[in-house]
Amino acid sequence: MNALFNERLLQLEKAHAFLITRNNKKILPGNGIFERYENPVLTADHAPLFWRYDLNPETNPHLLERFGINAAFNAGAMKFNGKYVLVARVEGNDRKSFFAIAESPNGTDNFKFWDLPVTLPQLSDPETNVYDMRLTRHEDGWIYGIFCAERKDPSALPGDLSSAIASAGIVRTRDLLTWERLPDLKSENQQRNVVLHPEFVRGKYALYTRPQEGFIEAGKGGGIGWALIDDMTNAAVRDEKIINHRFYHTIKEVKNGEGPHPIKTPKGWLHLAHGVRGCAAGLRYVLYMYMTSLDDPSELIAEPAGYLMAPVGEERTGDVSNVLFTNGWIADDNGTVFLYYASSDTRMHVATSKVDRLVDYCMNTPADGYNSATSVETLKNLIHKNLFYLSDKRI
Ligand code: M1P
Repeated sequence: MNALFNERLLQLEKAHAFLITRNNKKILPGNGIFERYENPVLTADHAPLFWRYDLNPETNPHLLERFGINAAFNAGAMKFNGKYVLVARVEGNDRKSFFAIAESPNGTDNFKFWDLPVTLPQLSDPETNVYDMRLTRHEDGWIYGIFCAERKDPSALPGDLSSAIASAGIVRTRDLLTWERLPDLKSENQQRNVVLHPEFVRGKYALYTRPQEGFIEAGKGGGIGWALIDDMTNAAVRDEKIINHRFYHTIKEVKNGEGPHPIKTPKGWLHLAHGVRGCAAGLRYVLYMYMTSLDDPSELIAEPAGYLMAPVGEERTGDVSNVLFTNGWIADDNGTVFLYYASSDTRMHVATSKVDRLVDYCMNTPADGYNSATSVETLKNLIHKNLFYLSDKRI
C-alpha cells in the first residue's frame, strides 16, 4: 500500500474532474458582435491523467509525471455525431505537437479528450512537427484535415538548427478515427494556413492558401491566396491569386492567414482570419473578418476595419504572448456560431455569436480608410448621426 501515491492520485483526479466538468458563463454585456466566456474551454490540464502519468504504483511509486503536456491550442472544429468536436494542437513538454480530439455536449464547456491522440500516417519524407489542422466536411463526402507539416530546411547552414520548411499536409477521414494521408500540397512557396473550401467551385476543389517566402516571413506573399485544385489526392497549386491583401499600417501588415473554412450565408461567405503586425513587443496576432461573394467565393465584398478580437486579460500571456489565433468555428442550424480561438499559443477559448450578427458586423462596420484623417471622419459621421438621432428623440 503506497499512501503517498494514493493521496496524490486522489488530489489529481479531483482537480481534473473539476476542470473538465465546470460550467462556463458568458461575459456580458460584451460588444454586441460576440460574447466571450469566463473560462478557457481546453488547456494542457484537460489532458487525461492516463496520458501524463504511469498510474501503476509498482512502476511509478512517486506518481511522477512521465509525459508532460505543455499546451492545447489552435484547434480545428466541427459538429460530429451531434457533439462539438475540437481537433486540438496538443504540444508536449518536448515541443512536438500532435492532434487530439476533444468533444463537448454544448460547445462551451465540459470538453473531454478522446482516449487516444490522432495517429497520423507518415509520408516517405516524414515531418518533424504538425499543427493547426483545419477541418472541412466537403461536398465530395470526405472530411479533410489540412495542417502545417514542418521539416528542417535541408539547405540550412551548419549550426543553423532553426530554419524550417512549412508545407500543407493533407489527410481525410469519415469517422475522425482512421485518417488517410494524402501527398502534401505541391507549391512553389512554403505554405501555412491552407484551408479547403467546403464546396466545389467550377467543378474543382478550392483552397485558401498563404504563400510565404520563408518559414516565418510572408515576404512578397501578399496575403490570403486562392487556388483551384483538380485532385485532392495529388494536390498542386498552379494558379494562385491573392484575395485578401496585407496593407501598410493595419492589423495585418506583416502577415495574415485564413482561419477555418468560411460559413455560407444568404449574403455571402463569412470569413474569419488572423492578422499580424509588428511592434516593440514582437508580433501581435489578432482575429478579423471579411466576406466574399456567393457567386465567386474569391471576390471580396466586405471587410470591416481593424480587428474583431484582440487578446485581453489572461489571453495576453502564454508561450507566445500577445497572440490570438483561430482555425475552428461551428455554425449551428439555429444560426449560433461557436468561434474557437487560442490565446498566446497556450489554451483554447470560445466566443459565441449569430450568423446574422456577424454578417451585420461585416457589412455595416466602416471599412479601413488607411489613414488617421479618414478614421476621424468615420467617427464624426457616427457622432453626428447619433447626436441628431438623440436630439430628435428628445423633442
Ligand atoms: O505563434 C503564433 C502563430 O504563429 C504561426 O502563425 P503564422 O502561420 O501566421 O505564421 C503559426 O505557427 C501558429 O501556429 C502560431 O499560433
